[in-house]
Amino acid sequence: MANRPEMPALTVRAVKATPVEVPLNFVLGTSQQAMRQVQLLLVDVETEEGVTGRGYLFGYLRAVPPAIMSILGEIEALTKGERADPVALFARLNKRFTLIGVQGIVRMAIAGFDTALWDAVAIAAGKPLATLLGAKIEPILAYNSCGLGIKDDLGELAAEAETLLAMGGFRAVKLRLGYPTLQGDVAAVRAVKKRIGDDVALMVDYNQALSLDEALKRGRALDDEGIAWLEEPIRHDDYAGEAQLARELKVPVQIGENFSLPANMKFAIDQGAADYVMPDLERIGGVTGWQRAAALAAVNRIEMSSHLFPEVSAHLLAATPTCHYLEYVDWANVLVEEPLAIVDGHAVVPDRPGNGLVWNKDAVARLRMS
Ligand code: SMN
Ligand code: MG
Repeated sequence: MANRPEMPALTVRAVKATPVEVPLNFVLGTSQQAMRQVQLLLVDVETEEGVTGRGYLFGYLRAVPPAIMSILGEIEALTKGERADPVALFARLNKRFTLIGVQGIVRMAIAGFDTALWDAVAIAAGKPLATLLGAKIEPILAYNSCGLGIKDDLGELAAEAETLLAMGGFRAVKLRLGYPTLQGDVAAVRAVKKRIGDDVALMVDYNQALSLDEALKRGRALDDEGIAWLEEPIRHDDYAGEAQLARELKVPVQIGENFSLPANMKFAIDQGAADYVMPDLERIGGVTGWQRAAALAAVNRIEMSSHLFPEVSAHLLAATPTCHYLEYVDWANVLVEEPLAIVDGHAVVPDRPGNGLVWNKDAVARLRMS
């Protein structure tokens, strides 16, 4: 998109952000923390031409959305009156924030702004984001990542797996692991597998719970359990350790939700730290960061999935040459006019201009964080 002749000319007028707290339909008990509600930050970029672009961010903690909002205030001051060119503004903001460092909430703020800007441009062009990025609109294979947290009652766990599969004809679900013992992990896997059968893909996610030694032990025990991937078994940035796991285990190692900008994904790939990758929209750098990550995955021939943000990720995966799985969560469904549809286990990329996010004003008012 060098000269981007098809990019409509828009001018940034304002950046608005609204923090909301959404109760989860399925508690998400990871090895680190059980989540019963999530704090999201809705980002609207308004333009002089009357087009508004939208995106949202996940705050992880209640204190985070207000912190990101203050950085978005800086971004608004820096971009107000500028041509809404996402790639050019991404470069400008990265340069402007060099001294503090484009990490953490600064990077999330840039990603939220970038995502909303791409939405505005796609809306003005009258094209779905996927189409603007040069992709053909096709259903995207998805797994249901709601729930399936760490639970003592394995009968309840297996029943939840069935409920999740029925939600949209899913053929894949993700189980959280990191029980106190290896036997606990194996028992949870077997309980779920027995209920869902061998034709359904079962991903497992440790959320960085293990030491390298323990990951080797548990990974070997899981090697023959028919698992689709082993996600973040150890500290996310121990790329040497992950490379050893990827070499020694049969089960594919999946990492990526913690890649901070495409440069870190490159370090991981260069060290052989992953069989699969799954960048996160707000950590990889929005739509602009994602496209660079997708190019990296393509030249390295690594299958790439998404982390959270299924509405925008569906468009991005359509434009990802090594597209693997979309991670589906229902968190934003209550906040939008038209939730992302899942049919036969595939996300339906909405065939309307932009990324498809339109806030349900009543729901946003009700869930607004005080
Ligand atoms: C995850 C991490 C943080 C919040 C929600 C979910 C998890 C995943 O690691 O990959 O879904
Ligand atoms: Mg994960």
